[in-house]
Amino acid sequence: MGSHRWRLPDVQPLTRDGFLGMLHGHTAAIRVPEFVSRHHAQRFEKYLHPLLRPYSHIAGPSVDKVGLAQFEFQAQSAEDFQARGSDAQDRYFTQVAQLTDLHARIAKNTGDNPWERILTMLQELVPEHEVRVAHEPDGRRYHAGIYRSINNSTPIHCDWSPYDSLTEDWVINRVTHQAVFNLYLAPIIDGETILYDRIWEEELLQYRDPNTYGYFREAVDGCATVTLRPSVGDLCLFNTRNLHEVKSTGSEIHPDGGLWQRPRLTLSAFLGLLPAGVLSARPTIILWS
Ligand SMILES: O=C(O)CCC(=O)C(=O)O
Ligand SMILES: [Fe+2]
Repeated sequence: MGSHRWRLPDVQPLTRDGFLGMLHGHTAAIRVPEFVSRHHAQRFEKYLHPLLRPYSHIAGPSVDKVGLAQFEFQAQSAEDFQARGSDAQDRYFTQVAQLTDLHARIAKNTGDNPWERILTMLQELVPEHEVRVAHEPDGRRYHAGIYRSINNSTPIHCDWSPYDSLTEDWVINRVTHQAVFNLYLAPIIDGETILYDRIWEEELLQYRDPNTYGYFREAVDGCATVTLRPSVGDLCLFNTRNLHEVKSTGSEIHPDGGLWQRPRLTLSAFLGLLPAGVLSARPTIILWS
């Protein structure tokens, strides 16, 4: 099976060309070391740890979060697709409306607002694009920037809204390219992220695992890979139309005794490229989680 796209199959620094190359699928990943200081990362961990709650819906190993993921409202497994209700979008946008001050509140308690710094940085990097939080043409806003902890692995999957959300009309289905940023806010034992040089295409559906949001391992047979092993404070970006997976984290000794899995805490959001004319006269990079 075809579709090997990487021209730079490794991790590049954040430059304008590197960023656009990653978004268009030619560069495997981008890394900005120490985007957040260790001191601030610790404050995020301390503040967010007691607030983490499980995803309300996930067809796969559990994931914890503070904030909201559109994914929680997506059809994920074959069963989800069949039992799909008509109110998922309404439920999603109603819950988004309750989260408007999340980043400001967290910034007040931690002394840093990396969410805002990332948005500003991206807008300065690609000034001919409009960089903004996603919204529907009728004005309903998405939630962007979720604090998330994936400790128990993910299946091999991709995040490609034009397929993942085709159950309804969402503006995120109209992106021509999709990426993610993850800002790593805690030290990680094992728990690496593996990126595969294989993008979502319809023929990949033959490898779809009907019980989860993932794909069988045969889907990536013989593919080139890049492994991300981020340090605390690193900001990484990659194209989520590429298949990828997160491995389980290891256990460590808790200061109070006993073994625990330290939450693999990230601040994460998708970035999607919308052509000029969909939401704005300029090409637009929309963010959502
Ligand atoms: O946490 C990570 O390293 C990547 C998780 C993931 O699947 C994603 O951001 O799309
Ligand atoms: Fe993903």
